[in-house]
Amino acid sequence: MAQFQEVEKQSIMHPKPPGLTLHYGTAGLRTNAKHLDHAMFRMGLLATLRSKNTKATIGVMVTASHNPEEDNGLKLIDPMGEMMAPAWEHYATQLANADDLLTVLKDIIEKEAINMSQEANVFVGKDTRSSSARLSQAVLDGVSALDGHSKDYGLVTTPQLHYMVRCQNTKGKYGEATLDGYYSKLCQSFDNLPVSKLLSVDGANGIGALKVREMESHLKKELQISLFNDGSQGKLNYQCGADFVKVQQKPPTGFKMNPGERYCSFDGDADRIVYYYTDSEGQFHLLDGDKIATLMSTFLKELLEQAGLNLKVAVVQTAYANGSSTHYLENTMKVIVRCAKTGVKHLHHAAQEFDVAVYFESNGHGTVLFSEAAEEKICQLAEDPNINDEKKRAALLLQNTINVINQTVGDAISDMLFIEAILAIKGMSVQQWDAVYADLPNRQLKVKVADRRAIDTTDAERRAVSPPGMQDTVDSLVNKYKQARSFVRPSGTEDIVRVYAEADTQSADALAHEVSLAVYRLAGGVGEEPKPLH
Ligand code: NG1
Ligand code: ZN
Repeated sequence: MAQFQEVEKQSIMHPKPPGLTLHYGTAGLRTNAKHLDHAMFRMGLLATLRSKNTKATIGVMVTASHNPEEDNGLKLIDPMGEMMAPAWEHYATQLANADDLLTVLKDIIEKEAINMSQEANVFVGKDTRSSSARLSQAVLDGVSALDGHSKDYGLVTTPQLHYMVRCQNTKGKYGEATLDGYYSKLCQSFDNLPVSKLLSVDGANGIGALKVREMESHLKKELQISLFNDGSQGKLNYQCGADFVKVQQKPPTGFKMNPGERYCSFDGDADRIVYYYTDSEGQFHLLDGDKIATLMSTFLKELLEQAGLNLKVAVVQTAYANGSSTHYLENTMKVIVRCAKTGVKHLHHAAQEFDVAVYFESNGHGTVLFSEAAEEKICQLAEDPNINDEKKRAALLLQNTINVINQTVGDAISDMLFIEAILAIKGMSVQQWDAVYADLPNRQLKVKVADRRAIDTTDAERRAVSPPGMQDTVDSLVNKYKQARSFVRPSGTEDIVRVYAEADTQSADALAHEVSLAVYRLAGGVGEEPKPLH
């Protein structure tokens, strides 16, 4: 077939470096940008096959998110704007590593019974990394090699591309598949919500900064955004951004904070957000994904009650959610709480089971999902002329919330607008939001082992089933501390085992260390034995 000849011809321009193995993992493909050209071309091929297979537009985002500037990667987006189906992740890995490209390609076509004469459409976007232009061109080459149509959106945030894909495949029902459409949808509904004043935004020197600037003209109300780390000087994600702030528990380097004011940080592709402030004593306070999920779910539950709508609100977290947040949500707010495996696709999937579900990873990636039935009930109520003022207000606020939220994926810009609206509507300061519950002291550590697969887990990664004795040891260590919890799991993105521990005091550090030692001894630790933190 002519298509395969074209693939063969073009693939010579995108050779695979010998001996390189890539894995399409928790967050797509990701490695040093130098080694990615062949993989990008091949993912262009795969996206085209996926488009033929689903008879819908597929998205390809070139980014390595919160990782260093030198890295790059790619995320594939399915028709409704969700992450690509797990069955196809396996094809992505196979195709990226194939020595005989055509054989693997034909194998996928046969297995999925793909009609090669079906039209294909692929949307492509990229972040601000210096390698992104070259790599997104390789994706476009892959699409055209298989006769697919492509639309290059150029510089967009990851959530913006997810939004475009959903708009396209719902024929405009979700919105218009342009940047103007995105800003109009979010900002119009936001304009109907009261807004609090000044917010400082750390753009991580990335695409989020460019897009916040672009959005400003669409924001009519008086939300004043002061943008820093806007990419004019600093390096992407370096000493700044959501991941830095969350992991280091401190503000971006070189940035002076005014006590009591609100700040937030995006990551490099603007799909994560965390808030923070310093108090009058100069103490730094972080409001992470758990605090954000609590704020959003409380707000939605209250509005649903006021509207008299009998819809269930759930919060989906991972094992890393602070125990205080889970306790508060279950016992004080009385919302349903679910624990999903690490990785946003697992949270998204779990959230789809509820009427209204807020999902967040502690690191600040998350959004809200409304079921179709829930959206319908809310819209019907908002248009019902026979309801009282309180119900009307609640229904309208809920309707605006649905529009301000990017339901396809966690979106820093959309989350930021929603959080700002909630704080304003509730007349709540960042300190009051923070005071809703106090985080339990916690510690995360990494342990190097010969093979991280030595650890296998169950119960949403909260319990280890192998190696033998591992879970019993963790249990007996946890028993020595008050209000303690600990678990171990192999990372999906790094070659390490992660240890998490929390307790009533910073003795969580000692617990984390003891559990690390147990991992080192029982799961084949390599290098030096973990040392105590203090
Ligand atoms: P791994 O390496 O599997 O723990 C990390 C983050 C996830 C997620 C992915 C993708 C933690 C503990 N884990 O996964 O939350 O964001 O990277 O970026 O933060
Ligand atoms: Zn990201």
